[in-house]
Amino acid sequence: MKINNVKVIVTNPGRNYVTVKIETDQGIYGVGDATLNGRELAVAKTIEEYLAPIIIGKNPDNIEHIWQYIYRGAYWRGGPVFMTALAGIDMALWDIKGKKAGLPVYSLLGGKCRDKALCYTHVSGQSFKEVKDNALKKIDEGYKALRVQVSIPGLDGTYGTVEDDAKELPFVEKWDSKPYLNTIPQLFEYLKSEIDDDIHLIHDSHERLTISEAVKLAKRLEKYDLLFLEDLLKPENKDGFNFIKNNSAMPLAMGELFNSRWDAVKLITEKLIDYIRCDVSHIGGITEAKKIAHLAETFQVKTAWHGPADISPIAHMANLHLDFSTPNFGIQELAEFPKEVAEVFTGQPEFEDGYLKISDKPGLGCDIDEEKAAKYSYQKAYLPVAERLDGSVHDW
Ligand code: GCO
Ligand code: MG
Repeated sequence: MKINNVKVIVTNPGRNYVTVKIETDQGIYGVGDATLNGRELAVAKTIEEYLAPIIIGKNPDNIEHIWQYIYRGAYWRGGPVFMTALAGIDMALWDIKGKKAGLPVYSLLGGKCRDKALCYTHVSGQSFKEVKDNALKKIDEGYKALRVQVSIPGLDGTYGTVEDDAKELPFVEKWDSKPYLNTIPQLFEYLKSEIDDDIHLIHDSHERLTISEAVKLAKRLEKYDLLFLEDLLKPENKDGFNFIKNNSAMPLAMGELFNSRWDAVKLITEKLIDYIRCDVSHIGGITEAKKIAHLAETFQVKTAWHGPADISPIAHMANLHLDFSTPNFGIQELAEFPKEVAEVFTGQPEFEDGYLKISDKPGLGCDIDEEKAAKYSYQKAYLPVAERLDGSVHDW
């Protein structure tokens, strides 16, 4: 079997998605997600100009070799654009391998370790009451784990509480650590008496804190028994996690801004986090994710792969195949897609009573309808930026 064509499909059914479709001389094709929110066309161009030409003619069965050839062969390696391009190709190759074998990808990864995968979704609100009401709705739908975010008084557009993808220029959020550090513990104190103890709660700090602020937040939230506190520090500041771990018993998660296993090594091997939550679409795909998961297993770190709506259902299916075949799986993030997404992508993780199910369809179990995709053309969209009250730049 040989790769004879590589297509890049950019579509916007409610938001932008980039899909790689790899076709073979035997009629089997595979699809992969190569969406990098706000930088979609940079990835599309990387695949079309640089990666497609060098894999045409290769045997798609040799995924590891093709991965190494792309990653190391380019000399210039890594970074979000390149690793997302590589991820799209990698996922499509796993899809082909599964279809060729007549097996779901989880089977090729070692088979099922579980019958269902625990998942969490997002709830937010402008007030504590609104967060609680939204949480109770999700609990009614069956969710057993929720990520909760609330607007911070005095700060416009707090992360996780607004529709934030601006079209022409980035949307600007305000940031100040003090009101944030005061408000979040109050939110959990309020939720404690409103939400059943059995529901797992998560909060995402979105890489905005200094080390001391992170310790303060972790200590203040310790008594609320969170499943984990996510992304306290910038991805550059891995040493800072030593200090947090030595000063608090809070379970920590990190990884959505990582681009490879090398970013994750220190946090895993020094047991500085409890959950590794890289994005399968931004770390070079299933091939790299399984290596990270195996490393994490040795150090009793669980997986919680990134699962926002800004990566396509193909990536969500890739997450699921990893979740089912990974012994040290922890939890899967599941965000709601714009409704048009289901027209373009067939096959999404199926939710039932707080868990995700997986089918035994060969490959990844997700496809793209190219005609429908063509109805929704790309629209430029930026991620927001954050600024402090004095107008200086902060991490979003
Ligand atoms: C999460 C993430 C997302 C990111 C988004 C950026 O935990 O799901 O923080 O909400 O902000 O993926 O593109
Ligand atoms: Mg996050």
